[in-house]
Amino acid sequence: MDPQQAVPLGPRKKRPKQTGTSVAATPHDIRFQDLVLFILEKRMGTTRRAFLMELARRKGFRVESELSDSVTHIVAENNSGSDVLEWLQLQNVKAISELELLDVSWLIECMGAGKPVEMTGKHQLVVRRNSSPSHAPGSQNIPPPAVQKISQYACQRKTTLNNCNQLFTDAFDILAENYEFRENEGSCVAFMRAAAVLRSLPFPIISVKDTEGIPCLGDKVKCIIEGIIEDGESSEVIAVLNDERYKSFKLFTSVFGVGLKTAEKWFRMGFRTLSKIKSDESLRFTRMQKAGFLYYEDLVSCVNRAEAEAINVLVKEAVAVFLPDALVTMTGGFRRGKMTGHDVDFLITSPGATEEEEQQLLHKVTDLWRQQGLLLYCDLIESTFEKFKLPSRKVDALDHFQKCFLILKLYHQRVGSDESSQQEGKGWKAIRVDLVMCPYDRRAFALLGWTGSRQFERDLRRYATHERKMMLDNHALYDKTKRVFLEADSEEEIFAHLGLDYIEPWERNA
Ligand code: DCT
Ligand code: MG
Repeated sequence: MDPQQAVPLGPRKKRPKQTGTSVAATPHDIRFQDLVLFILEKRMGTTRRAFLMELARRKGFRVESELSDSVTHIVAENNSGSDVLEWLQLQNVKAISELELLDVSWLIECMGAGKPVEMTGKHQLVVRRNSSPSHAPGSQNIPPPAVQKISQYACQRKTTLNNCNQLFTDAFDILAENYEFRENEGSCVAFMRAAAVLRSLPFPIISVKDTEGIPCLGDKVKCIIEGIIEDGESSEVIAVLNDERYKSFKLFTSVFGVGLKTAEKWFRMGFRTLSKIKSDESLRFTRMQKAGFLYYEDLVSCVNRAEAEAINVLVKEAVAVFLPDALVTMTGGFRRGKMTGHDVDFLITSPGATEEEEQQLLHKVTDLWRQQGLLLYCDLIESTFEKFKLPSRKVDALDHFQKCFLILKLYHQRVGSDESSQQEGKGWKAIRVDLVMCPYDRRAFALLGWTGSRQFERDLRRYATHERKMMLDNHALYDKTKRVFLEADSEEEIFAHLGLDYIEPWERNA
């Protein structure tokens, strides 16, 4: 079953179609005086042309409605250079050779950048001699250059935090989460992949046509994109945000220690608020959930970078007391350059430690924090790691390294005496911290695995399995054809084993 077909297509209200002349009512400041654009309507259509003209004007570009001598750049879609040339000749344009003939992909990249971007070969429309313009077989089906080679795997795409398509990705994140709450894995994955591919695009989607040639966008996804383009919002997303079950699951799972099972139970019991749950005497809570309720306000307010850096110092200092040669690396979202996160993740490894010293470190570090009164919650899980175990086949499997899930007390930094006296409240914040200890020879795999994003990791494993007949997890990489484990001392080496171009941590925000 195609997961995207599982959802009924809801009705959408249609707006009356705009024409090319009805737009451009609002005057905009011209920021880029050197360029005068003209957008060709042929094969683009009046609606899309009007939309692009208005968008470009809003971004500070001068766009002419009529072709005139002042025009410097011609932007066309689904037209070859020869097609544009032929059209210009029919309009009796004199200085054709002085005009830049560009594919719409250039304009779309400019819209994403908010300024003119460099015109390269992929944007420039070339005039082929002796080619019969416009009628080359299949010419209509060639996607615009900018979207020609997008991989279905996030590990073959660069995804920075500069998301040009947040309007769509926010919507898909909500829909994916709703399917996760309803345990509809197929639809959840479909929307997560769609959001991930849109996050990687260097241009904003402004028409359904822009989605041509982009992988991971099924009919259902495209229908929602169309709805958002036309109405500015999606009726499906609004329905989810108002849905009792979604609202309750979102609220319940915001408590540390509450997963889908518990949320389901509380929802079925008729609970809708956390205060009712906390005060109900018949309910039993795990130690994790008790801590989750106790520090709820602190934990739902995200960790910022300054707090993450302060925790970094705390972890490094504590580790250095017991294992001075240990390497401590902040992983997770902060390593990918995010400014906020729900927790702070660390990977610890030591080149010189004995197995015993390695096993003792997290115990010693957490004992120290307990003595200092900084340990608000600690769940230490011992290692089940085995050297020659094959990597897991599951894309979401937990790893076997020793780790601890913590809540630490972070005192507010005191900059000066005035500042400290102004600090209101308790003077500290509860912060979720994950520490992972791994054997030194597995540090590259553990670092790659714990840097995320989750979608990036899933696609790395999927790529290894389906494209390379290899198995990858947070511990190892195994080549099934050669029946050997492939060793690595760095993330770069793992990418190289997989035949992938290296993707920097800040480009893994899939
Ligand atoms: N990870 C893993 N095994 C786990 C948990 C996480 O391999 N049991 C990986 C996937 C992403 C990375 O570690 C960090 O996990 P999170 O902290 O959940 O994600 P994040 O990207 O850091 O997000 P946030 O900013 O919300 O913390
Ligand atoms: Mg994290």
